Amino acid sequence: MRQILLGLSLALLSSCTSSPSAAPVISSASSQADKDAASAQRRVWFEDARFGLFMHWGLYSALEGSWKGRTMPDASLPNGKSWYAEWIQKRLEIPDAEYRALAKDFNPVKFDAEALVLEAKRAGMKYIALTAKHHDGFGLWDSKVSDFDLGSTPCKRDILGELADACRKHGIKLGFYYSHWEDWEHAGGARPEWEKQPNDASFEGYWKGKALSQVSELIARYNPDMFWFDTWGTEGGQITPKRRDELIDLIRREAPQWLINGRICYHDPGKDVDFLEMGDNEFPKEWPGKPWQSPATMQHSWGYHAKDFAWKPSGEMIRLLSQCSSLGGNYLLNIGPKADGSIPAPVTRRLREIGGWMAANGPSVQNTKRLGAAPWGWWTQSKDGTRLFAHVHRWPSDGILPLGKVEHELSSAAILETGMALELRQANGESSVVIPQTAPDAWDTVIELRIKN
Ligand code: FHN
Repeated sequence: MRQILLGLSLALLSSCTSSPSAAPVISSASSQADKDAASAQRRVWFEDARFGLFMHWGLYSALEGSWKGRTMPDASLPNGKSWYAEWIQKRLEIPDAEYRALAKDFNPVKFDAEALVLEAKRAGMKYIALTAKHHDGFGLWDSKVSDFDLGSTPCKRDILGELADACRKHGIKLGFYYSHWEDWEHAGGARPEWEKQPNDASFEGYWKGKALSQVSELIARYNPDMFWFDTWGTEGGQITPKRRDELIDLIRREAPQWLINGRICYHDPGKDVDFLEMGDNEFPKEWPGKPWQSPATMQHSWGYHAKDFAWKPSGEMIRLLSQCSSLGGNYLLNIGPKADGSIPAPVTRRLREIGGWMAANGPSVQNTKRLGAAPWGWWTQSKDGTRLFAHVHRWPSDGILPLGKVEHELSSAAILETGMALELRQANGESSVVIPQTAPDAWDTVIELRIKN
């Protein structure tokens, strides 16, 4: 039974078989080929991981999406129509002094780095990216170059250090989100699009005096594995290719193992970022030509918003995870802790539900190769090439799952979660599997197909 997988482009299949782990480690790469090889080496863990935890947490978390009787979104304000609670300062027009005074009360006594890391790990996530600094300019550590930071709060703990230690202890990679472009606290930082922007000299003052210095500080103090920078297309006035490359060079010099995402300069990421970062909750329909990641919310907001009830069902997020995997991308799922550091109950519930699915089905998304879409869902293949996984999102009602022409000779089919064997059929050069009438998992039943060696 030597057949071809229907609906898959051969080019796509062959381009995903190269082994990045064979690339040499190069820290001061010069030619583009050397840089690409070093990037492939850096990315091995990331591409195997497929699933990470994003965390938006800062001063804004304390306002929970509301301020002085107004709740986001508030259409009565000119720029108030957004659910993004981490933008509350600008969207609800909070005076700077009043917003900055929130630091006096920021004391995350319920933040438990180890519990958080274990929660992420149980959900099947392999890395965590936390907002070390978001657009408001507040640093979640005691920074030497700014007083708008954890050092100016009653909290005398090293939150990022605690997280870094817990990640290391439990084998989870650590990333920092750092808002290198927008910074509303520094006079030279970029402002929301409806406000006057700083002139270039002023931005340069911010760039050298705060952004680059704080990135160096984060590297020296915490030595994590990934930087998550944030722009979304309108950054061109300030984030020029020269500044983009200056920041990339700094990181490559000081921390050659760090991954850098494409949103360091969304409109022109250049050739030296390690992976592309999609827009918010944006999922490509095909391989975008480079490793990639989609940052995604569980509700509308990224930061904690007590009145945002648009919770996605866990199954919907599981589907997005398998879709990302099938197209060679990563799913970075966000949570917004409360200001005291605790995790909202609906978040914990969802992480655990996803973790339940991942406990059995993890091998169908992690350490896999991309294969692409099928009429009923998505294909993936184990990295070692021995198994195909059919992620069935639309369960056929006639008891037959059509596989089309499969390139490999198959030896068995089973439901991955339970091990229940299914009958494999072959007729007219096409394969199919006899399936139960009712989907064992209404969102994503994974059928494992073993390949004969
Ligand atoms: O403005 C930010 C937003 O607050 C959030 O951090 C997201 C995450 O992808 N990025 C920006 C908007 O794209």
